[in-house]
Amino acid sequence: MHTQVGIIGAGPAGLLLGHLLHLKGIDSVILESRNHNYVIDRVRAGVLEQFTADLLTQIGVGDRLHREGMRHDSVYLSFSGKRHHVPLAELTGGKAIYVYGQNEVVKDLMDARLATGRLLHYEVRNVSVHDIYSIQPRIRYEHDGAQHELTCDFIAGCDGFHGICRPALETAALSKAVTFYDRTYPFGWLGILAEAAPSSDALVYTYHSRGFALFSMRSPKITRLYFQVPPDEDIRNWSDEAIWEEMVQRMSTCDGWKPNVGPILNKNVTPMRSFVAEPMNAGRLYLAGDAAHIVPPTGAKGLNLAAADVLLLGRALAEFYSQGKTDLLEGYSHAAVKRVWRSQRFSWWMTQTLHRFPDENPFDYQRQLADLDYITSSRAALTSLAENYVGLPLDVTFEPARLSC
Ligand code: RFL
Ligand code: PHB
Repeated sequence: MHTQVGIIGAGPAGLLLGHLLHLKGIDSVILESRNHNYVIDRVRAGVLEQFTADLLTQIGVGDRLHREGMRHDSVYLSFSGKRHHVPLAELTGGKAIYVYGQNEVVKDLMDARLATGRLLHYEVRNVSVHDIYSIQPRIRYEHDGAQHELTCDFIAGCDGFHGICRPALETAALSKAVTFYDRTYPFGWLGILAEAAPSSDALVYTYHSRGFALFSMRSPKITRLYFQVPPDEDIRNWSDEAIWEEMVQRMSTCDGWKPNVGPILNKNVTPMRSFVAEPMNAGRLYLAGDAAHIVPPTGAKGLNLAAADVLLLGRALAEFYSQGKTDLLEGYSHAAVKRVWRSQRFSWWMTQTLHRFPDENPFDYQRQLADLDYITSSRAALTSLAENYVGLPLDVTFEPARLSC
């Protein structure tokens, strides 16, 4: 079997790339290791940047986002018992964020894929990539008990942080041409989905002496909440009552605001890390999304970066098929990684400002409070936060930046 672009992974990156290619008349086959329901039910991101919401709208998969998602013109930063309003739209010329679950985005993209009639195989096993430096790379996999081989013009590695494409890229490049930048954090997030009406009209990022906490939501009836825990925390150590006690303690403010409490529908612990693979391609294997980079979720950037990657990759592939040119493909990694590093910077800054570190000293705690005090009292600092949070404009420079004269 042959396809133009073999896409490994049916998360947001793989599905969105498949749709962008379809709109340009380019064929693809998407291979996903999990089953349909697992992919659809996975609870992850909640915040879409203005750019991502606009992209989904432009390509015709934004109807439900606009019907059921929630546009938020502001967020709160909370510390020392007070919530500080950050008017995102006012500070960024009208840009906002959209609260719409990643699983809903995935559902919409799956429906769009189904409507195109193009292939998407679930529950594929033992996926491996071959001949990525040739003009006809191959993907081998098992499906429905049989061995298959898919020849492709290009392979898109959209299989997330634990997939096979990034290791394949490293092996193929013999570790020389690719650099992995990695940073782990000494904490994780305990996250819950709860049947409780949101008690705030906007997200609340809290810096508390007991550690970070985040108030978010999914619908007028469902809240999504997180707090900082040690990275290896066992979720079985946390009863629902203990979780609520900790949430309420960290989030409550002096004006009496606190989250509404309700039955917990889902709970888990996520470790946090920053990671970048650079360049994001080797031969005809191109990585996109979490396969190429991970950011800590504090900046709400991961899914949005995946969308920016595949927009750039889709354009580069479209140029190749319409004009036979490889310029944009050669510049893909340069173009994508620039935004990745800007998001890494912002996500790192949000993370180190709002979390407590096990090895910190009293100086650090006061410095973080002073940082938050400055940000919330300076329009210039608030504007910087807001423009990063709603998403920087997409830079489509495919030329490598010059590092020196
Ligand atoms: P995904 O979503 O991990 O999808 C990869 C897909 O590949 C499949 N796969 C394979 N398929 C075939 N063969 C193999 N060998 C395979 N190995 C894996 C997987 O089953 C899966 O279906 O990566 P993708 O598409 O790059 O999307 C990235 C986003 O999922 C991720 O960046 C976000 O969830 C990050 N994130 C957030 N991003 C935002 O933009 N806004 C947010 O508000 C936000 N909140 C979050 C987040 C991530 C979180 N966690 C769980 C780390 C909140 C949290 C708690
Ligand atoms: C979420 O709603 O899941 C969410 C919101 C903001 C973040 C991370 C996750 O920074």
